[in-house]
Amino acid sequence: MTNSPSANDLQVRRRQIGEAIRGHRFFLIVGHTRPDGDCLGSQIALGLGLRAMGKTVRIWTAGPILPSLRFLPGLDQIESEIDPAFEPEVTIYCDCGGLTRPGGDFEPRGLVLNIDHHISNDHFGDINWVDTGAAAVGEMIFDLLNDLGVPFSPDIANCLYLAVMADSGSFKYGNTTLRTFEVATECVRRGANPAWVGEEFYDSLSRDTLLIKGQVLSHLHFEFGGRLCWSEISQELYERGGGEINEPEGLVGEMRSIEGVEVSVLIHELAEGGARAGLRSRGTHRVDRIAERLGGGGHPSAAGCYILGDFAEVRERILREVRAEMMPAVTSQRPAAG
Ligand SMILES: [Mn+2]
Repeated sequence: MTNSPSANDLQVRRRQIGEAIRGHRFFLIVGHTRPDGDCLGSQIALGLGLRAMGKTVRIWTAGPILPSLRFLPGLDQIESEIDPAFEPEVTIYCDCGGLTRPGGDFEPRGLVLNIDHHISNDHFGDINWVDTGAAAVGEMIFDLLNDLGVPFSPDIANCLYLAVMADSGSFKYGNTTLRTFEVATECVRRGANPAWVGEEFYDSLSRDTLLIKGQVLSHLHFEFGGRLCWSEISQELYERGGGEINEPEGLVGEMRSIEGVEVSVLIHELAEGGARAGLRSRGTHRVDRIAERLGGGGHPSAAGCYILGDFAEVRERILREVRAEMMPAVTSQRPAAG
């Protein structure tokens, strides 16, 4: 079984998604819990685009909306309660690797369209357009809105610019392609403001966020001669730092940026017991495989998992899987860097 459909197959899926949108009127657009810039930017851009086509659209998220995303245009269009009176003909999933990723008790209604780029996507929809070569779902929404002939407002352009900027790590992660830059260029041409989006997203940290970050960075654990870096955020630290809403974005990525580190892991204690973890890799190890063994998923170099239970036990389980993945490389001959 392969998760990499051919380019031709992707074209077919993209066309089927476009036809399904043209053929219906009532839409519900959802994304995953704790939506990131790609997820929320894609949801809003798609919602605004379909409304410009005269469709009736509701956009829903379980939240929370992180402080770094509160500047997003169109955020007032997002609902956190599902209106039971609304009967969508189509539910569109954005950036969700599985059916339950929207969280809560969410259940789709009507035709299910699955638009995603996670390699771990399990193709849960009636139509599945899963392009693992896309740096962001925002790239796919960009293509889709163009297919549908939707004129881009500056709000749509800013949302899609944020989506590709955020998921490509500002165009520096390994997923960044010519296509990523082309989408960004086109968004700027159509009214996106890179300086504004960049400043709002990256440079609006609260003091509490920096307090949490400082604590994590001063308690880093290194293993395998510095090739693994891990740390944790306890509930106690979150309480001191004003709550989980102040989670430092991108911190696990910064841990990976330390010289010599190949895999970084940041483990968050859950209020409900257990942990969620973010995993990053420089490409030498497939962290999506580690995450999948822990019931999660993601991309080869960026993945995550969520496990209920006793925090200390769950933390050890996560670290055990990470160590098992990294163990063989300790003894094998590594080619000289070139
Ligand atoms: Mn994404």
